[in-house]
Amino acid sequence: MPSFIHTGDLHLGRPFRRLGALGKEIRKAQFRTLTNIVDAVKQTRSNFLVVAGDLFDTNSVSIRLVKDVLSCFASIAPVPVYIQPGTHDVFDSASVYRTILNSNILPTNVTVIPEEASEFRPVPDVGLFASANTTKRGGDRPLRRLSSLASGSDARYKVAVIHGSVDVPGLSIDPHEPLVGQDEIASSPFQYVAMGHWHKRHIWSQGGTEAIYCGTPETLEFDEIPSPGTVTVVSLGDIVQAEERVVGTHKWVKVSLDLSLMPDANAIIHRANQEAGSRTLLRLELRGNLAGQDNWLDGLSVDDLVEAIGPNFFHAEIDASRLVLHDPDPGEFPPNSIGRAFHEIMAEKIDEAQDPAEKEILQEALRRGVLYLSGKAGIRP
Ligand SMILES: [Mn+2]
Repeated sequence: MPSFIHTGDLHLGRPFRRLGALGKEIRKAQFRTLTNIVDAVKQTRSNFLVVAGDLFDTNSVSIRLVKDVLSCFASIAPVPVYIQPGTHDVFDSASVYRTILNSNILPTNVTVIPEEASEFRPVPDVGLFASANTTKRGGDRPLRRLSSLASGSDARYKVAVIHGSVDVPGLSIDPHEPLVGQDEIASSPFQYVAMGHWHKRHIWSQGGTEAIYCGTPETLEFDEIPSPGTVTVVSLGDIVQAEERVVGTHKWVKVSLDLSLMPDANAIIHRANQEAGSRTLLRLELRGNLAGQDNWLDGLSVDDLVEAIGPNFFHAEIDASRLVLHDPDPGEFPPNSIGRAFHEIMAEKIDEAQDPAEKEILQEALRRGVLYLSGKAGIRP
């Protein structure tokens, strides 16, 4: 049975400015993950590799990086590699792919998917249907075009590549993105739709069509799952099989702790250290309402905590913006300041609110607003 590896959203060349000097390490890790991906193609004896958009973080990546990436793909020749220009590396007039095509540095086994909906035959039984994203403005319905092209094809197995959002009312609608309706997936002639753009791995299969967001192979942000990242190994046949395979190097973990349930600072450190690892990035979110209580947290310093857990991680950061230690104090702000005005307006609204639920929301808004305006909202902007 024909099989292939589906990946996307590598975002090679991303600066990771937030991580400071560690950003360079993560960029190296991204490249290592790329080599893990081509190794996975070899090890699984996959027939081809699909990159569903955002191979590069921008269209202005260095030519050095571009050449390194292309020679990595060339190392699995003659296995075909298909690169779909996505939203970050959109196929416009300034695209990195124009540079690649114009300078004749594209390895013979690598295809940059062009603007118009096209069919490729990586192996005789498989029709691969794709078109490049040519604008970030969107409103496009790429799967419709691919479906009408594919319905006229005699390929035994049909696979589409899409870089865009699933159109789910109330969840995902951004009209400025290429959109795919769930009904379009259900009625499509494809066995598999290889999706990119959303960075969490997610399955959107409908009817007889498997549709999967592969997720980032090397994690780029907290909240991306799974972490470390994976690629999806797809086997075509009467039944399509899609299996995850770990290729990522770094693990990004978010831990949220309610401090009103914790006895002391050591308990926080102990819990954080359960995630320890030299390739682990930790975000520790501290929350809980401890206003009006006399407690151990008065002596707590975010800097001390970071110092205590930091050495056990590749990177550790603490977000204390949801932690309420004290009732808001208007005296924090000078008269006629924005902070004082905010406090007065909110206090008035809280006084006037009839509905207890509304009162609670306003009180929460006051606490968070004061924390924010006084610069105590934690490290995260
Ligand atoms: Mn992306």
